[in-house]
Amino acid sequence: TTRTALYPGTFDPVTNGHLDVIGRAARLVDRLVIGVAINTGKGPLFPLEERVALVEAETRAVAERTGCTIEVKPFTGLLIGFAREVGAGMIVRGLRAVTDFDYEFQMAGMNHRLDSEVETVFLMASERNHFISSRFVKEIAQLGGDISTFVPPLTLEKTLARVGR
Ligand code: COD
Repeated sequence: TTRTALYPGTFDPVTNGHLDVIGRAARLVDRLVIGVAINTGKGPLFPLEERVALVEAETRAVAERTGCTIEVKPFTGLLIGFAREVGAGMIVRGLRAVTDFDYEFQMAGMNHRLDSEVETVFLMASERNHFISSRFVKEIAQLGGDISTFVPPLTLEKTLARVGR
């Protein structure tokens, strides 16, 4: 049987923190679906199609390195419904500092209530990537700072272009 996990997020844009978590998840399962949420609530910098394209481009090497099948798909609506749709028995989330915990704890709990067959699994990035967030990457880029150690090369180029640098 194929073990499938779903790693959902906004990925606006994908960072080295996300890629760290993706690399770890890819070693645990046969198939990893990365669900890119429309998330209009967050007012994304990148349109959905571009977020999907960037995650695709930046994860190709991970798929090759680990042998895990990685599929990148946009989604709307309920996460748990999408997990069922793609046949995932596991939702992967990343944990940064304690500040993530409350939100992640509620989300995992409510998703488990909605479908107890789907388990949420938390992974931590390495120390080097631990504190990286898309929100601060965008802010630093907009304010003229150096984001080159926070995001992979193609994402760096596209982010600088988006903020007019
Ligand atoms: N180190 C470790 N983990 C990290 C790092 C890092 N440096 N950076 C990010 N992560 C983790 C985040 O903690 C998160 O787990 C994941 O990577 C994705 O992060 P983001 O910021 O791109 O994505 P989010 O948190 O905005 O995604 C939220 C969802 C879109 C998944 C959520 O809003 C959702 O499920 N929406 C669908 C509607 C729904 O079902 N709602 C009910 C939920 S109970």
